[in-house]
Amino acid sequence: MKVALVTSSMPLAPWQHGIARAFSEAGLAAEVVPWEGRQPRSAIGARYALVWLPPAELFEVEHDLEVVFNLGAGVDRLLANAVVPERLPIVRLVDAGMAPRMAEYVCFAIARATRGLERFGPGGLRDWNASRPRGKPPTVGVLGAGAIGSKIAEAAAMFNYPVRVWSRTSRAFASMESFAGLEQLDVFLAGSNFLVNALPLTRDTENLLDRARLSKLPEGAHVINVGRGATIVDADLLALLDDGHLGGATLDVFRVEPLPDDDPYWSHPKVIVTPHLSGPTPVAPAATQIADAIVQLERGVPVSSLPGYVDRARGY
Ligand code: OXD
Repeated sequence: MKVALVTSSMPLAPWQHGIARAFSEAGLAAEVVPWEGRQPRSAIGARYALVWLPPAELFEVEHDLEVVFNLGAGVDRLLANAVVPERLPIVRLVDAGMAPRMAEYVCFAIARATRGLERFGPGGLRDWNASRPRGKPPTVGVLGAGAIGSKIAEAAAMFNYPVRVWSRTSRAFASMESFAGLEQLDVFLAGSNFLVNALPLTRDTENLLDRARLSKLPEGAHVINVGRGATIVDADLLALLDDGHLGGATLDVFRVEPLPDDDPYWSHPKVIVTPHLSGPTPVAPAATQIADAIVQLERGVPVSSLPGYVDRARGY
């Protein structure tokens, strides 16, 4: 069996080795063929494609493909460019080690702001008696209750922050307030001192956080975005940071990546920009998840019953 591998901006070698190892551990006899940069671009006869931002040509040439595995959690760019033909099912990674990393990033961003950590470092305070902020812990509101959102919520709760979660459809969480649907979004926002976006980008979540919604956040609230840039209307976020309603933003994802050099976020005094690094895909667990899924498929399990099966109508 042939498997095509496309990693684009992610380094190829670790994926090639990681996938080969996971396949051999799962007892899969498969040849993993790096697909990019081959000459000539003829079909290798792959049945499965493991891809990160693949070229459309892959799907024009490889007619034997049965399933496409996305080497990440978000499939918005795969779906937006309509590169993957309708007939081909897509399976995305579910957590695969990304969620704890993203939860760590989010909790650090919260601690940095609530514990006043930004006061220290080169050129910063050298004061042993510096104030130790000990106010009432802020409420952390997490948008998204999937594998990533729930891990972030659990991590924040572990540090004793009051946590609330909002999701498209209702989900109950022990010891956390849960909100669902657009009708409960404003009340969810009104109680979130830290708003963490962990939503996938879909037709429903694009531009969800506009001026009207962001204005519902309490005075001084901080926005953390680890989901997708296009969920936030940038001009509206910037306006609310500038007029003092919002206290800060920690942004890891953007509408255009890399973030253009002249983007106002780079130099905004209330904004921390990081280069989409909150949840790099760890190769070994991701490769194992894909290998296990292919074993299931080879046994005749329907692709739609795999945990990361993408419902195209829903958008994730
Ligand atoms: C992903 C990402 O979707 O890296 O996995 O954003």
